[in-house]
Amino acid sequence: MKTVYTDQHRLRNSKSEMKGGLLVSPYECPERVDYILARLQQRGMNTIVSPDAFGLDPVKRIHDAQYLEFLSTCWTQWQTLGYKGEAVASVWPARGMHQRRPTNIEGMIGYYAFSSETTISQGTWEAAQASADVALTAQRLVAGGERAAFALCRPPGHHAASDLFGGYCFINNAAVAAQACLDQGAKRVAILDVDFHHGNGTQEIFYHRSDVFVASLHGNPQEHYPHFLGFEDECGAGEGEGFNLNIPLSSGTAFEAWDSALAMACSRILQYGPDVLIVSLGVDTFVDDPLSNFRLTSPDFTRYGERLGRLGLPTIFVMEGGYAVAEIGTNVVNVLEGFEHT
Ligand code: Q9C
Ligand code: ZN
Repeated sequence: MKTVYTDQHRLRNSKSEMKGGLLVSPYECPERVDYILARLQQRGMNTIVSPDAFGLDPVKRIHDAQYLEFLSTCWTQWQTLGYKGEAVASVWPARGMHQRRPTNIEGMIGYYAFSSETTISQGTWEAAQASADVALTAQRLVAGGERAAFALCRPPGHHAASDLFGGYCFINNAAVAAQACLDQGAKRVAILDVDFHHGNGTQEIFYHRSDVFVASLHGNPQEHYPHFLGFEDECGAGEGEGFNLNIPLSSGTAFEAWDSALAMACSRILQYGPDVLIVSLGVDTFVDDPLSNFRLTSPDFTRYGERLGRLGLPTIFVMEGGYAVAEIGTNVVNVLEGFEHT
C-alpha cells in the first residue's frame, strides 16, 4: 500500500496546548509523523507519494466558506492584537448568548472553536490545507483502482465539524475524502473511526445524510473528550436516521471487548454495502497512550488490521490521533500490515 506524505505537516508546530490550566507542549507534535515514517521504512512499506494540490473546492464541499476564511487569516489577525502567545479561544457563544458571528478576531476564534486546548499559530492553516491534500491524494489512488492507500495526515481531522475546530483538528480530512468519493460517482461511503476519541466532527457533518455511514468506537463521552457528543443514542436524524453508529466503551477496555465492538461495527458496515471504506486511524487506543485509557497492545493492532482487511472493501486509511510517540509507528504500521496480509 502506498503512503501519501508531505513535509508540509511540519508547518503545524504550535508551542502551546492548554491542559489542566497550564500551557504545555502539544501532544500533537511533528515527531509523531517521523516515527511513523521510520517504521514504514523499516518494514519495507516505503512507497511514499507526494500529494497533489487540490485547492479549496473539495474542502468547501464539507466546510463553511467563512470558517475557512477565518482559519486562513486567524494568525495574521491575532498578531495585529499584539499578543505574545498563540491564538486561542477564551470566550464562546454559550447558552443564552447571542450567536451572531463576531468581526473581532478574539470573538471570532471563540465562535469557531469548540475547545481551548488547540491553538492556532504560524503555518497552521498551510499545514491543515496540505493535510487535506494528502487525504484527497489517497482518495485519488483508491479511486484509480488501488485496493488501499494510507493518508499520513497531520494535523488530524475527525474533531473538525463543518464550521468548528478543536481537538487538534481544523479540516476534516476523512470527510473531505468521503465527499470526493461521492462526487466522483460512489453511491455510499462508510467511515469507521477507531481513534480513542469520538469523531464529533465527522458525526456532525454527516448526521443528516444517508450517503455516508459513520461508525465510531471510543471512550465513553460521559468521562472522555469531546464530552458532548458520541453517545449510543445518537443514531442520525432525518434522512440520516440509522446511518450513525456510536459504540462508547468504558475506561480500561482491553482488546477482546474492543474487538467485539469492532466486529459489530464491521457487520453494520457490510450491511450498509459501501463502495469504499475510510478508516479514521487513531492509535490512541494503545495501552501507554498519555491521553487515553484503553488497553490495546501493539500486536492487537495487527489483529484488528486483519479484521479490516477481511471486509474486502477499497480502503482509505486517514491518520488521526495517537500520542505515545515512540510506539506510534509500530502501532500504525501493524494495522496496515494486518490489513495487507488478508
Ligand atoms: N483532558 C485527537 O486524538 N484533550 N484529538 C483535551 C483532555 C484533547 C484528541 C484535554 C484531545 C484531542 C485527534
Ligand atoms: Zn484521539
